[in-house]
Amino acid sequence: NVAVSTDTVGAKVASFLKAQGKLLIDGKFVDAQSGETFAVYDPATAKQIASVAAGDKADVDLAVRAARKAFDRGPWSKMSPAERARLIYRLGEAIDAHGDELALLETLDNGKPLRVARAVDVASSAEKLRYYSGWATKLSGKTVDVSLPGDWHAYTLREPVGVAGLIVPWNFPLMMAVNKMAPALAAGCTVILKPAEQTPLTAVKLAELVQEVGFPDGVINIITGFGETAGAAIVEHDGVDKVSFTGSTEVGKIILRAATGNLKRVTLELGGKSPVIIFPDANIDQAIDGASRGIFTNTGQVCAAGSRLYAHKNVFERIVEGIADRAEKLKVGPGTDPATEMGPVVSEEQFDRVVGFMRSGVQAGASVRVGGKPLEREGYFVQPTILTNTTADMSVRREEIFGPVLCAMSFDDDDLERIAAEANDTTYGLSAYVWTRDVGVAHKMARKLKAGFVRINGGALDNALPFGGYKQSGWGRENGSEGIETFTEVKSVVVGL
Ligand code: TXE
Repeated sequence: NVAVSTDTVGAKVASFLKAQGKLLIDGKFVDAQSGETFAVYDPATAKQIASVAAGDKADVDLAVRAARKAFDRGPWSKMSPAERARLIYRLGEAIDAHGDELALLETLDNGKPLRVARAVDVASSAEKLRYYSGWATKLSGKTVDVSLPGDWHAYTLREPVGVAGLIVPWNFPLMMAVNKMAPALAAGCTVILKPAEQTPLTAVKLAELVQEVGFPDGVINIITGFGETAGAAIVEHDGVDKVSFTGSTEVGKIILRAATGNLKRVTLELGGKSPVIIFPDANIDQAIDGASRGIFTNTGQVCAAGSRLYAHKNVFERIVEGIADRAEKLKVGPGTDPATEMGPVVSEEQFDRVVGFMRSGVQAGASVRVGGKPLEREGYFVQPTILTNTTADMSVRREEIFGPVLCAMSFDDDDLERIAAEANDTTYGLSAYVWTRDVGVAHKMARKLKAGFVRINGGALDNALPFGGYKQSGWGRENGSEGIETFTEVKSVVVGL
């Protein structure tokens, strides 16, 4: 609960918004080669609040050239891990020092409550950099005992993969950027970051902090721009060795195909349709609280949102009643209002998408337990929603809505195999949530669920725990040792003695 003082911060942010956002290429703030810019909107008002440079292929080319130079010739590749660690750590400290401004920018750009932007988005971005700064000095190969005839000394080296393109979405703009940047830099890569076109502002601010901290030119390049232009140029560029992407499964597949040119390494963190399974022996109050947060946090725009609820029939009514009660009381409003608990969705496109799903669910025969409508006010606000009486073939049950819409189902079964099969009946596999006091059920379910992250009785993401998806939720893992290893190549060396 970090309080944000908005008076002086507000003045700083106002002047930041007035200046047109630049690209950061090779340590310099520049306009796009084309001179083009694009508008940035506040989703709480649907009004333009800023404009930033629209980077394109020509700018990506320059950024790749700068990143290649800083990687191939140095200085980044020539610096010791300890020197790199200090800079990465300092960037984390700079984020904290400018935390109030960053939080306000995030709220204005994305819509989320200011309190949350400060305590979650900003605080955990700073912490992520501190966490991975420590890895810079711990990453190493190992010696290996080989069975070759004769005397041999064999070992592996872990080397940075090279230039990394980092393409991130709009739901946690700063966090997602740092999530990729921190391990990439700690591994020794140089980077080109492209924030989402809906939410470029904290990345533009981050560029200032990168310069303030003193990263060598070309190590971190930041290109604001659109996916089909700037994003695609990064993915197609032969000078880029690795792409780390978070976004839709659809674009993830486009990226995979586009990356075949130079067979760049690809990590994908994609969509989800995560199940929440509540057994009758669970602590029901805690389960209601967890399930409510799991779908209404960040207005449901969370890849790991628990969007399919399965509760045992004996507790189903009580649980749905409890979540509906939360939904009705939830203060929906602009993120800058201190009373707000749920902000707008990020954009008009996302608003249309979420409202479209609500309507199509009802048309297909689902019942609205609570919510189900947009709010009649300016901005992109929708009601927290629970749908019941859905069937397995409905799009609201199958597709990622990425809004505060929960599909609630009951089960009347003790067969864990069947419960897991229903939970696993999705093309996604990012997260799963289980509520039970029975340790046997808990651990058996953890094994049966096809998801990259299983949370039993609550819990949250942690820097040390790998995060990523089974099935069409992605490729590879972020966080922990896995998160940094994806920015490395392993080299085996064998020496005849
Ligand atoms: O995502 P996109 P969109 C899901 C969620 C949401 C839906 C659509 O269901 O409703 O996707 O959101 C860049 N080459 N998620 O359309 O397009 C783009 O500029 C290279 C889940 O906004 O995937 C942005 O920076 N890059 C998700 C990023 O990809 C391209 C978070 C994500 O945008 C590109 C966001 C291209 N051809 C949406 N096209 C999660 N996993 O958390 C776009 N981009």
